[in-house]
Amino acid sequence: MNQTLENFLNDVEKKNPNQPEFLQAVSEAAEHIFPYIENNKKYQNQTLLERLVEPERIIIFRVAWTDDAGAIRVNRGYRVQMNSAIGPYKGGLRFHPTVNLSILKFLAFEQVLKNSLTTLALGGAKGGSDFDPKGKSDAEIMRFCQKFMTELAKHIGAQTDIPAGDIGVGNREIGYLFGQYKKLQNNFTGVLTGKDIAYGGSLIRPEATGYGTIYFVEHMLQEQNKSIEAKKICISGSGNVAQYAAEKAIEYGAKVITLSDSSGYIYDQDGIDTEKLNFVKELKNGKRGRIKTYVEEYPNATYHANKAPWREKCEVALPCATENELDASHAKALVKNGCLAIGEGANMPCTKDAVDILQNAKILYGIGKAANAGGVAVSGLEMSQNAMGVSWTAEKVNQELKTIMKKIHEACVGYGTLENGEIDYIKGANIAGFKKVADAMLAQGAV
Ligand code: NDP
Ligand code: 2IT
Repeated sequence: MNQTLENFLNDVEKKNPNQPEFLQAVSEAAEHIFPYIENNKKYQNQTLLERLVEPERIIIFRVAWTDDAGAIRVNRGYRVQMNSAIGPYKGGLRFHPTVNLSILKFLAFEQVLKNSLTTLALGGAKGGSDFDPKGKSDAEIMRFCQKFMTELAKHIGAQTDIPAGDIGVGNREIGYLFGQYKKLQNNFTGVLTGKDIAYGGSLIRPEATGYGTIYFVEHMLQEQNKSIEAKKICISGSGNVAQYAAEKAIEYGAKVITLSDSSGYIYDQDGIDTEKLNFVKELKNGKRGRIKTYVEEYPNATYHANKAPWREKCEVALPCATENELDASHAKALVKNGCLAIGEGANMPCTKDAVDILQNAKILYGIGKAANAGGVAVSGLEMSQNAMGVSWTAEKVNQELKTIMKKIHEACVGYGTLENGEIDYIKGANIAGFKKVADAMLAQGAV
């Protein structure tokens, strides 16, 4: 079948109306994968891209739960099982009021290519709910998680689909979800990752996404004979990924000057050190507070309500909050201020226009499916430990994570190096991720 990239994207849009985030993720990948297929006989005329963008299965369900006042509330639950060519479905759960099918399909699509890059046998999925954990009591969170899992349990399993955390789903939620799964199935199995160490979790899983992002950025800089040491770094978000990206950046001798949440950002001209970061961890994880409290504790810092941090002068920018948080105007400011590298801790944090501006300016572009793959990679290591009934040391897991991030960087360089010697990390990540999935799909036939 002879078709153009434009026709392909038009068909995807027609078939998936009102799903802008899904279309954005597919367009970015197809821009590189489409010509790669055209130039490689093995992949031609196999409808591979068409199959890749069609989820193998989507489950949508009602979650009715009771709040503390005794009122019945209704939310929508989802699991998008996107592709199982190279392994069981694997990917996080997101609890956030903005969750819808477009967002979960974009995340599941990204996850397929990301999981392939990790070198592990993991298919791709994503799920979650439009439930808003903010302001809910612990008891409400527990009841919601139990009701959500009561339905989800029918569709997952340690060899079928292994969920984990994402925005709004952390250690506490994974615990409640796991407890309910075990109760329903009468089976203690590693069906979720991101578990606590006390019941089968892996050391370094909480740190893995943020640490991995820094390892990846350091590889990009070293490729140019530079280093992250002494660089000024802007980070957005103050959740799981942001906290551990900051921790590793500080350890590498960088100066982290911003953190944020959905209400605004803090700028600390003196740099956020380990003690200040511990304050943030306690504030966000324990007290579930807001980042603006930082300036009450550290009055040298300033708070900027309803703004993102990208207009502060920095050499490395790490968007670690959410999709499309960094737009064209932010990208222009980063270029003007001499930014050298982007590391996407979050999934698709830059708008299409922002990506174009940053790439045209030749800023090293650590695309999310490569730069933030450390989280799911250590999830894969958690699954291996569960299967073997062992628990590895933090040093061992961290070493494995480093090795995986190095291999991902090498794969990006391998498939993304242009004729002029520049490295297009977006191209490299998409093609390297695609190739393994495509080979498995070809081998398994039309299923
Ligand atoms: P958390 O829930 O721990 O933290 C999310 C952070 O992002 C919070 O500071 C939150 O602020 C902020 N945020 C959320 N939504 C918005 C928004 N609409 N605008 C501005 N800020 C927002 O999530 P994670 O740290 O786990 O996830 C962050 C990103 O990293 C997501 O894109 C996720 O998909 C990605 N990711 C996560 C992995 C993981 O292992 N956890 C692995 C790979 C990628 P507030 O408190 O105000 O909501
Ligand atoms: O976006 C992601 O890679 C995650 N939220 C982690 C998924 C996982 O299964 O650990």
